[in-house]
Amino acid sequence: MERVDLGRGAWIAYEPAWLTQEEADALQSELTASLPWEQRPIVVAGREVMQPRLMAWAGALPYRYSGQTLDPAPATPTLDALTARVSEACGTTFNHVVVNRYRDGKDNIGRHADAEPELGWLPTIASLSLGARRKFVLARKGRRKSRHLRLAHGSLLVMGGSLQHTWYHSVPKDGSTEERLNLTFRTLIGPPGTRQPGGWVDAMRARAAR
Ligand SMILES: O=C(O)CCC(=O)C(=O)O
Repeated sequence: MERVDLGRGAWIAYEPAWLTQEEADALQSELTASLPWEQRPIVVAGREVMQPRLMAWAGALPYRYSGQTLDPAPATPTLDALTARVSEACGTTFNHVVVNRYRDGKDNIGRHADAEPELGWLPTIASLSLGARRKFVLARKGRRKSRHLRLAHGSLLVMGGSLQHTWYHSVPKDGSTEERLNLTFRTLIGPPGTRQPGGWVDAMRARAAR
């Protein structure tokens, strides 16, 4: 997959037809029917609110973000196989997957970055989309600059380098009447509280010097 350089060491790569239409259809039906969907609270600006979407997840380590902790949860054989396949495509080893289910265009995910220290300083995160094509907005932190992609059924988006420290991302509300699933694959380097030494700028410098 070809990387698009977004500056300051941030990059994305996007493959619109990573899965065939048939594979994507079958995967969406199976995951929708088989995963234990939950609507969970998160803390936004100090207030507990319900997330405007359903979610499920799998991974052997707990993962904490936005004031909630996802306890370790076993992967289904399908999620296991998919994690291995996405890991191979990205040349890395993912060990955690979050599945978001957007029931229609009212469901959304607000502007955020996946910058928890236990993801490592320069995390590669892969995002597989199934179902309704939704707008994915990237907004540069501290600037007016933004860009967007429309994530297609069966597409794979990979985010890497400094992206989680230099850009936010979101999937805003729209008029969609169809469901969408999105799977984000991450590598947790340890339980909540684990952090690599230094910071992301040090990690960028070390990578550039290699
Ligand atoms: O649904 C998407 O495309 C994005 C999901 C996301 O940003 C996340 O799970 O952190």
